[in-house]
Amino acid sequence: MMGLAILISMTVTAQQVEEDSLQSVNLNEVILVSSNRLNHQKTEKPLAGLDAFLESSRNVSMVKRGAYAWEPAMNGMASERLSVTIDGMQIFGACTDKMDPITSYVDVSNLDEIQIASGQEGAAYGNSIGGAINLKTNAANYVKKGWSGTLGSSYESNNNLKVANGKVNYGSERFFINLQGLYRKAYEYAAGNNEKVQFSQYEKYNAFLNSGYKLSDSKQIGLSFIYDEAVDVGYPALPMDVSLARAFIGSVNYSQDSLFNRLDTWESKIYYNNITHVMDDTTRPDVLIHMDMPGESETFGAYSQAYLKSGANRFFFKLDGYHNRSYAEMTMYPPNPGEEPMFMLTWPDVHTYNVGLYAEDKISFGMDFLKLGMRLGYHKNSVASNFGYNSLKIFYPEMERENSRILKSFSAIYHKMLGDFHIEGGLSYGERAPSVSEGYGFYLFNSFDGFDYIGNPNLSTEASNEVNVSVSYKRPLFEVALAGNFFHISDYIIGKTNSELSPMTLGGAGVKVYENLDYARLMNVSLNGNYSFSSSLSWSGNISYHYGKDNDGNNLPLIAPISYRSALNYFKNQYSASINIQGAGKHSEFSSYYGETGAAAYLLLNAAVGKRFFIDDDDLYVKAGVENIFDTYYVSYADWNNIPRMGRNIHVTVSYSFN
Ligand SMILES: [Cu+2]
Repeated sequence: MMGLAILISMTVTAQQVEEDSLQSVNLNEVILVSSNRLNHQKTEKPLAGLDAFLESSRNVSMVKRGAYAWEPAMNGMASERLSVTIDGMQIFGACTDKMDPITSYVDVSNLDEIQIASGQEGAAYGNSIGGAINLKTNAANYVKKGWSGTLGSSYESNNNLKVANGKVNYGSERFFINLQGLYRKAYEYAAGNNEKVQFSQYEKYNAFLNSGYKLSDSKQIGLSFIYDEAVDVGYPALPMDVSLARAFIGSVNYSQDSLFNRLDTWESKIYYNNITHVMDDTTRPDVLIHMDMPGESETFGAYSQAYLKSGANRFFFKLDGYHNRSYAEMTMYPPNPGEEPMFMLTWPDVHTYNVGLYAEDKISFGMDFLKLGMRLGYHKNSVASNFGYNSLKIFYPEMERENSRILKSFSAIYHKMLGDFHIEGGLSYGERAPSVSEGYGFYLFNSFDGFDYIGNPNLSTEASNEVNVSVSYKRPLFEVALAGNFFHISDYIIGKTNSELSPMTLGGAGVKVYENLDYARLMNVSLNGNYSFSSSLSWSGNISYHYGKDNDGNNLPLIAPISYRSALNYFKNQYSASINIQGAGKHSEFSSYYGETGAAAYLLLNAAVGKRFFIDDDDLYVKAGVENIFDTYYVSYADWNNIPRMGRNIHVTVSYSFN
């Protein structure tokens, strides 16, 4: 449904998208972000980090290793099984320990919306099993004339977080430019009962530029650039921190209204991004052996896409390709200065080439439709470093330097309306290649289960068979939707203990090597509802259930327990107020083999109020609220090594926009 999500976002206003959030596939979602000031009213914390916005989504949950750079998960699957893109651009983190998900290299101020597509609905964005998250940056704006801008600031009491954000836009009929700068600084946060969580500070700088020029009424070129830098980022759940995480993300795009008089909305883009990640253990006490662990990831890519309308058919075609280089090293310095430092390549300069063709056809029958999607791709890995290749050959003497595979994806969705009921069912198949860590990682320490992980270049392609069903009932004041999906994933990739190998990490529990399981099965069911009591007062609620087991009936790690949330929202005469609860049942279906120990049930209460003032032509917005009002001490299933979550937190945001 990503194609549909794109269509929706291009053809209807943001307001409508939100009202339509229960429309068609209920496992897909568009989250509006606060950069449009009209959305401030609907957002509890307009300058919250992107992670908080993602966490507010019905479908995404966030795995946390601290207060910064949370890792998105969806349908019980995280990083390797998701495709996370920025404006359709492929980007890969540079950390062997997942400290830098792609979502950590943009800021919410850069974005208009977050497009979430479940399972193979996300295939337009790349090969994935669990789904796709596309971060859509501020759109072109040729309409707004002259200069305008926004200054925003926010403060949070718990971790003394300060945020400052400034934007300037210039627009004319032919040309526009958006420029932004952002700064965030947070100190260590306190969990419930005022317990300080050590090493949970962070600091972030972000600059964003987006501009476009109309070559003619139907043709335009654009340029976009993001610079993002985080320094002194603490990871309380991990044995080390990060001194620098930096991204340069740039692209040039060209679009025209039609092509060959047949295709419409033809858009092409070339892009480049470079990520540097430097881990740092010098701030930690009791480090047995000091390590330097820098990593780098660099990606070139391009895509071109267009639509074609023919009778009841609406086709979408996309050709895409990228080349990524992932490199990470580790130097261990023994405490005895007489001993030589030990050097390893933890990612042996792995080059990945991927080209794919995505095609979809949406066939309408009155109010009903059938959507067929397909992706065919070629994927190749090669190990460029001789040193890294020879190191891996110790374990895999027959290993080839290059490894290529064909990746396929098919999906079919049927949507039917029966009176006020929308019924939808889909079947799909998708494949993914192993990640760089899964294929070529060399002694990657996982602080969750305490094992060193070694990649396996002989892994088979992982393949998912997916069924999804949703039923929604929609009346003008009332909506309720039940949605579920089931994944049978064959050749599921996960680490398994190899007792013949001994760990490199001092005190490590052992070594796990990535293997293909026969299969794993995951299931997700959610029930969503909302009701409008009046034009100013509305209620929404959501409850979800998740299941994940391997072929021996063992629990998979990081599968959520029953989770729920409910909110009352009030909005009248530029005043807004909301009160909401969120909670989860006991995490009892955990995986001790992967280091989980379970988590108790919890329930949180949050509230916020806001007011918008008009000052001549300008606009002043003030929002304030309290999170975790009862200062509850809690740990969720997604908290790495059971690091407790934030206690009571008071937040205030002020934003001033001039025209
Ligand atoms: Cu790292």
